[in-house]
Amino acid sequence: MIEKQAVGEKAAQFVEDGMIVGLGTGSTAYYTIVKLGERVKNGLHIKAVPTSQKTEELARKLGIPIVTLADVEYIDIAIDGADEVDSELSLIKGGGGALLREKMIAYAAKRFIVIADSKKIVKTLGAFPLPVEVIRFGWEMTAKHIRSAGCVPQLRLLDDHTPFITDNGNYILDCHFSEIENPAELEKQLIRIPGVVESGLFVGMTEEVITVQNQDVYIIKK
Ligand code: ABF
Repeated sequence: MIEKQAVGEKAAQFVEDGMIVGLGTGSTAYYTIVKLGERVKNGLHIKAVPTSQKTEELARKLGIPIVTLADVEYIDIAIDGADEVDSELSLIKGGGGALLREKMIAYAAKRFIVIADSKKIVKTLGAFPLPVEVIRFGWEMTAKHIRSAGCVPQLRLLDDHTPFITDNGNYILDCHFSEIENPAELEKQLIRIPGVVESGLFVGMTEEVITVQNQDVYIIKK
């Protein structure tokens, strides 16, 4: 079984005709988008709000109608991957650099389904470096303030010296915390730092995670 495919395709089953769907980013969400593309070809009517330019390109290629957040009052269902999921269903997201739009779309959704292969399920968040989106101006000072939250922040680079730029024109700092005992507290601490746009901590944003255990797809519900 390809776990990412199994959970991605399972999530696509929850999309109903006429829905406005938030489309996630990453290699797991890829399978949801491909499955939805097939269903659109077979007559499913949906409008999709992509969480990244990469997802928008894939969705358009598959014939999925695209709208923006400006075009909709709400989103019926958002489906997206995660880098880590803890026992409270708090998430680390942003490994793909799309965390800001992902968080905006998840927040606007009536239902936010997370799709995660079994390796993403952890007891405590933090082994995966926490992505934090920061504006470019004064990012070194912002990194200094973030460091005092107890991590080692690293500017995400495309190669030896070219910084990764998000779809929103910002930088990403990958923050090595190792253990995040209180994600809610840390999320509040980080967002208060001037220069921080958003963190990849998604706390209390989802009620359901589709994952795999012993080769079976199952849904963890809060
Ligand atoms: C995206 O899904 C990102 O927030 C997260 O980094 C990614 C998970 O990656 P993958 O599905 O490729 O394992 O939403």
